[in-house]
Amino acid sequence: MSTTWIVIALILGFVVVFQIAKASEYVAILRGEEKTRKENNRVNAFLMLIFLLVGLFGVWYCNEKLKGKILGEAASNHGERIDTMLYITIIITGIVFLITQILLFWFAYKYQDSDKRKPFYYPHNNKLEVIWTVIPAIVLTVLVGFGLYYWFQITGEAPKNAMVVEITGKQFNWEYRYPGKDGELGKKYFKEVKEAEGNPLGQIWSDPANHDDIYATGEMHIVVNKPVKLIINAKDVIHDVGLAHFRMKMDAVPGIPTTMWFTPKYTTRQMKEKYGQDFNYEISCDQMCGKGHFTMRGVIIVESQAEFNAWLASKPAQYETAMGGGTSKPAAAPAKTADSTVANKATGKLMN
Ligand SMILES: [Cu+2]
Repeated sequence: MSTTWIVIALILGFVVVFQIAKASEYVAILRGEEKTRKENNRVNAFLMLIFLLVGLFGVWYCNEKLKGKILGEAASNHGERIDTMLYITIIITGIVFLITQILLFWFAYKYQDSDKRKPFYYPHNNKLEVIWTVIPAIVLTVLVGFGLYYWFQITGEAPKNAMVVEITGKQFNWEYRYPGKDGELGKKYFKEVKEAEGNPLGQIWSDPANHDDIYATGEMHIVVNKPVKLIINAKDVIHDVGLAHFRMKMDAVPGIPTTMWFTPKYTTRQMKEKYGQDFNYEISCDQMCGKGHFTMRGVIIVESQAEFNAWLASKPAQYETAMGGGTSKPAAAPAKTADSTVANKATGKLMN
């Protein structure tokens, strides 16, 4: 029903516009076409000037109004560099924007049609073409070069002392895994994913490196001023680990682990003192991944090494949870007290 009304309204609107256009055509004929054209031309030229002024004021006003509210402070070493790059890009493109927009609208006003002068025909100039092609090309190449340099740093090899956290996206939340004392994440296989049996990530229990791995969900804990390497996975569709405060983001692709690393600079507590108690480092999913996409908000707690150690120690290894709390015991599982340092070559195939 409402569609019918919308169609009727559109048709009526079209008829009205058509009639007005027709009426003004008759008026123009009555008053002399040439005179009307000149009048319209003057009005349009003046509107160009108004558009320029209102537009420039709008740009300034939006910036003033939203200053400091867009991204907030960058909270990682990479983030600071990305911000610098962003500001340099905005300054360069901003200057070009101002010059071109002012010239565009001012010239349209200044050189409006007039009986007092004749247009100057100037079709081509190779020198000019070269200048305005080569200069932007060089500037853009430098900007893109910086971007690539940072990109390779972020996605490249993490420092030796980096801690490792595995983050897995699923519809609709994030799951985390920390290597235990051995500092090594055990192998996984997607067919081993059995949530009811305490194996949400598909860890292969016959791999001893899995026996001390810690599983967590909801909050990710990391250590301030210590590089952290994220190993990013997905269990169903493509998600994306978006860390706006650290200026990082990376797709989580099923079957293809991706990585990125950064060093958080401030603890959550420091940020809360600065920006209020509501502050939290957030993980947002930056890919539309389904109906519950908006609920994929994770929280990162940045804390001291001691706090982190205490938190990690409070968590049982997922292996123990699976052995103790599962509905059925996984096959080929080594003894419950198995130590990851004890050689225990797998009975099954180890696949990643
Ligand atoms: Cu998602």
